[in-house]
Amino acid sequence: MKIDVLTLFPGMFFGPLDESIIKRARERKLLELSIHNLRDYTHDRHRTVDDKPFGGGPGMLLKPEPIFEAIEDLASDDTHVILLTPAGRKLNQELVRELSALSHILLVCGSYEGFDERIRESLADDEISVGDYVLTNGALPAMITIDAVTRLLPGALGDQESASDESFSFGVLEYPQYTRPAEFRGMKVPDVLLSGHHAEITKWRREQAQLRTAERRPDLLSRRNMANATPQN
Ligand code: 4GS
Repeated sequence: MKIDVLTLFPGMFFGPLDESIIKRARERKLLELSIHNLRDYTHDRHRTVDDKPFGGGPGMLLKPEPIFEAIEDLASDDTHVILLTPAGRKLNQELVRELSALSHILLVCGSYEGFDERIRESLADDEISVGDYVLTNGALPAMITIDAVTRLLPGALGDQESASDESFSFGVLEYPQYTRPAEFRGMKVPDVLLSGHHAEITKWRREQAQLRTAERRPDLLSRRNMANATPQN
């Protein structure tokens, strides 16, 4: 998969995407990632990317010209152009799976008060939000999207990592887990896990996962969210 990112803050991307599973996926060419500076698509002396909203109001907007020029340069017919914005579809594992099947994604990071509406109307195939809170710009949302998508690319995870799968793949939260020692500062690991009865252990884990999900995330169990429950592995 190829992912291009258009941002005002390319420096934010160095570090997080050069470690661990993403680093390995890039080395193996499972992920071809390029970061582009929106300012490189300006032509004026001050490299202007923003302007005041017509009709007044606070803040500045990303102006259309540099973004149109950048997307026309970076996108082709098979490119899925995604704006990162709080007004987008909320990112979840189902959407991550959908994105991981695409061949080319162009992530356009928001900044300031947002995008000139014509960018949405004529360039965006999709809009994604990483959650209902306000960030300073779309770089972190882009990195979250890249991270979640990359680990689903075939060959990206080692056996160990994919075996440990995981919350949301089955639509419920993970059951409680323990490692050695069997007793730590007076806190004991549940007997069933030390029993060696595999059927009992599986039953206990399923119950615990169900209980925990009902208590903490009842929304994951409701009918309208059954799409989340599609087994992945
Ligand atoms: C998000 C978000 C976000 C909104 C960008 C205010 C700067 C900021 N983008 N998911 N202007 N949450 N963007 O907070 O995607």
